[in-house]
Amino acid sequence: MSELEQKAINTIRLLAVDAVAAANSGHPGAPLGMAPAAHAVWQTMKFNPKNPKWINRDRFVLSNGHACALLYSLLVLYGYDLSIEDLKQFRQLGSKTPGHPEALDVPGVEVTTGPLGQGISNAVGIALAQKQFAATYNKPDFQISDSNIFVFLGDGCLQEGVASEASSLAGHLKLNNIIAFWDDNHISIDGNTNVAFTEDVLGRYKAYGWNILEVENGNTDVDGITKAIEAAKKSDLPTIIRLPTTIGFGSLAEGTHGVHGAPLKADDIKQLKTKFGFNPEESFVIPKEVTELYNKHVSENQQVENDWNKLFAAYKEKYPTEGAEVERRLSGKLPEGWEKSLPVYTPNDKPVATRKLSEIVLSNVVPVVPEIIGGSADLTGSNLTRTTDMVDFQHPDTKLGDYSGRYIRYGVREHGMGAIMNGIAAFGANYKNYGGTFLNFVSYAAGAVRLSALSHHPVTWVATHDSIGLGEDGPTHQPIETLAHLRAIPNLSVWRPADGNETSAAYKSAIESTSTPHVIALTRQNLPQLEGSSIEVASKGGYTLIKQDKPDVIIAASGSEVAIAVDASKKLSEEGIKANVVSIPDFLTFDKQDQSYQLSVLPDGVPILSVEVMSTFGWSKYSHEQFGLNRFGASGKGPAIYEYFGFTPEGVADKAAKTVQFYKGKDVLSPLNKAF
Ligand SMILES: Cc1ncc(C[n+]2csc(CCOP(=O)(O)OP(=O)(O)O)c2C)c(N)n1
Ligand SMILES: *[C@@H]1O[C@H](CO)[C@@H](O)[C@H](O)[C@H]1NC(C)=O
Ligand SMILES: CC(=O)N[C@H]1CO[C@H](CO)[C@@H](O)[C@@H]1O
Ligand SMILES: CC(=O)N[C@H]1CO[C@H](CO)[C@@H](O)[C@@H]1O
Ligand SMILES: [Mg+2]
Repeated sequence: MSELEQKAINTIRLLAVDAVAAANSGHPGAPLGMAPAAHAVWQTMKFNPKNPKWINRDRFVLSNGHACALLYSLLVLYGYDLSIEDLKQFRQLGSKTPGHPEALDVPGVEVTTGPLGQGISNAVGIALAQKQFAATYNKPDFQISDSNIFVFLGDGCLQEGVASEASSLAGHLKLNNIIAFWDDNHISIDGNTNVAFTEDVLGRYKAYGWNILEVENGNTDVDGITKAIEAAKKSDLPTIIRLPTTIGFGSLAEGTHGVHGAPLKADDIKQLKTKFGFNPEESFVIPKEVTELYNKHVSENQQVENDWNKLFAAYKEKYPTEGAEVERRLSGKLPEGWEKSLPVYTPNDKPVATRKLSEIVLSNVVPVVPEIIGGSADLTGSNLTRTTDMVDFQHPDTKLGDYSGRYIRYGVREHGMGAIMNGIAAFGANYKNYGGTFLNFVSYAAGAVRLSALSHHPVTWVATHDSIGLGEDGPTHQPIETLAHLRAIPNLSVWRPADGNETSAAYKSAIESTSTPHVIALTRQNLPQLEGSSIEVASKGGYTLIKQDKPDVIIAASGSEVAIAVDASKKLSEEGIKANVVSIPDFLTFDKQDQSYQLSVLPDGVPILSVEVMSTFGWSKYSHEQFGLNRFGASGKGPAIYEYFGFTPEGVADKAAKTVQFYKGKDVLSPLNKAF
């Protein structure tokens, strides 16, 4: 390692230390330990700070997101749209340097990390998408996609189950574009990792099918790190590199958990700067020669990107069809007229389960929209997520499929699937990816689902078996609280379509979405086609399906309960009670409509009863009375369970009649009419 490189590494270290000190909050330990690896990795990466979304860039994922002062320092040094002033505002309200790396806020941050284990799992998704993109569009003479995915992860990430799920799949798929560095510093928050984490990590990764490399001393051996990267690039397998480092390297408290997540003391910072050859009285210093060193790499990379632009221009000449398709995808546009492939139904069409209707949507749109890829967590048959002509995404050696395949066998790994789905979306090229499982098991992936929403990844959960209606599998499989939880996640669209037209509307919303993840809750049991549903009205998120003049009551429902509400309304009319029926397939979409539309659906003066066979939590924002299931379900035949809990036309009519009775003569304000 040259003196200049040493200076560059110390600059990274001290910028991170100064940022944490300025904030009086943050994590200096990992940046001090990992700066040499960060320097070595970034000097081999191809990227353009002025065009951070260039599709063939190498990706860098900081899975140990608490070390973000390290990443922000790199972004400043390489000339991304992040300044030393931003670094001085580290962790302050409204800054571009939030407490953990957020992809939406910080140019150059690939994925939002901080919740441990997510980053490495996202990286598997990015790597999968890169392979799929390359296999779809590369030609023997045109390698238009060949990027690598670099990952830093700590002991914490390696202890998280989600990382194991994703790493196991990465090994199976032989995603050799992943180069991960394990910050093996023997420290986490509780102190020495020997209190809880003594397994043979490399042995485990070897068993997953990864290539295992080790660097002798991560604190000093930059050449060793560079050599390891070269070796990793030659591997047929994903690579994990054990990087022994000292947390808080150079600090008086180095090697202890004291430097994990607390600012260094003022005199410690001074001795550190002196030790590293910097002026102890100055902060946020970037030596000129360090700027020049990194600028040089940026201008070399500029040439790399120029060469790629030329390559892609020639590609478009020689392969106009593929070229136009890649260009369309990079511009974020869907194929012209794709939505015409969405099926619609007539009231005379036979009753069908919405999970089956979902399969019909997929078989129609998958051939038309090449950016749709998807899979299932080992419930392909139940979830009906694989359309007949889909090829499996597999390493070609397996003879089970190939890398251009669009169907991903996730195995029984819901959380891993969720994080990988986010990674696929983060790759770019407008991938629209979906994953199937039972609605109840979307909860297993909750950590990844909320990050989809926070980071605006437009991924789609095909969530079948959405209620007690699934029947015999019983309470362990029957969702109760799931929709309430998912609906409470900001910016997550949670659809529960009631028939074929509504299912198409749900998919239209999901596929057109550029920033909102979707969960589509689907039934196992058959549902009739509802007269008056359409893609257009369902696309408002809520609409009046049965409209009466001067109704006595409004029954609002979703999914399988809408048809029951329709039958209840017919029964009520025999008793002289006029009941409107409102279908609300997606709260988020309905909430985005203007208030006059919302109030036309749920107006003042009429009591509203909501009906849904799960937790009533959340429905009070639309209804005065709630009929739901605030207990676990039961094992039995689906129709018998519905009957047992009173979710029948008679049961709903009874609740509606009671609602009318209770509110008679009272002033009724729509729950949508609020002070603010
Ligand atoms: C899912 C999750 N659980 C807990 C935390 C809180 N947390 C942040 S860092 C950390 C310890 C991580 O240890 P390690 O990865 O070894 O980092 P190091 O101390 O070496 O920097 C924990 C428990 C978190 N960020 N995410
Ligand atoms: C579904 O939508 C189409 C087109 O809007 C409409 O013609 C049809 O009647 C709808 N089907 C049902 C069951 O309402
Ligand atoms: C078509 C299909 O494979 N259907 C299966 C769906 O899943 C249930 C169990 O969850 C099976 O009983 C069905 O055969
Ligand atoms: C993209 C998007 O839907 N953003 C919304 C996320 O949620 C907040 C708060 O509900 C809204 O203000 C945003 O518009
Ligand atoms: Mg550690």
